[in-house]
Amino acid sequence: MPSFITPVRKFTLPDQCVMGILNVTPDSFSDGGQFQSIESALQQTRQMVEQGAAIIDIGGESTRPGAKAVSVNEELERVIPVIEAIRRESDVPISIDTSKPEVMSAAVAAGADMVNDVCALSQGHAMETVAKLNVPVCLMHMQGEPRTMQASPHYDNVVAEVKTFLQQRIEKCVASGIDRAQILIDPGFGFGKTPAHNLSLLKHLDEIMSLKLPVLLGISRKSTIGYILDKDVDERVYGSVALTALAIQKGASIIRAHDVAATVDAIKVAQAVSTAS
Ligand code: YH5
Repeated sequence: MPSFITPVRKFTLPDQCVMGILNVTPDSFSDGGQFQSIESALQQTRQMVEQGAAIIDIGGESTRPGAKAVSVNEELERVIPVIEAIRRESDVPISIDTSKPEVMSAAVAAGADMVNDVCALSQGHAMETVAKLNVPVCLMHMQGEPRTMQASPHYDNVVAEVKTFLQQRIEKCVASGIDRAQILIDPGFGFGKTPAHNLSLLKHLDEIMSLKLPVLLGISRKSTIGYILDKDVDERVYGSVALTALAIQKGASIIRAHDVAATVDAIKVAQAVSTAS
């Protein structure tokens, strides 16, 4: 094999599993400089793997409502050293949470195994990039853009519109040379949606499942849980775990979560019920 071809690592995930969230945004670590931030990322990764995370999702750009944009260079400087450091000590599958094609390529070259894109490969040459990289990709639905998406979300039929959007993105990806077997889909809980929209999407998850691709869900600590329970972000673990059990019962494949141990337990108990006679 010529040396400029990076072989794609093969990895398999359990049918239903936890994707542990690793944020490497400056507000997610203390002011100790790069060494400390990498050490902190490694420690968090080790802990999530120990607790049963099947894959680690690394993100260098905050996509929370209102967060500001980050340049390509800044995002690269945040995520690449962390991916390299994890790869030096572990084989754990790594997902890169980005919408920028440059970051997708560099992350995969550094050892990332899949792309998680909240913009569903709509930015620049992201779709061609993923087709060339030949790695799995998660396509997420979002209405609007992170800075403004929660201002006034509107749908006539949220479930039908999200499903149609995902269907169209899947078709476009396949037409661009991405293998359908490499695609995961995500209704985008909290991305340009009111609590009512988010709950409707979960209630009717079977509609999204009918696209016959693995479904990834990011529900962890999100504001819909805060809205239901009237609780701040650090008090939303039980609510997140309850939603996890429901989503797993409905057939979701990957739960993206901050609280890995609790989420793994929820998956195990939901599966025990599903497999009972
Ligand atoms: C997702 O759903 N979400 S980043 C607001 C919160 C809590 C958490 C306090 N990346 C997703 O985690 N990728 C993010 O309120 C994602 N699906 C996929 N595929 C936002 C996040 C969060 C935002």
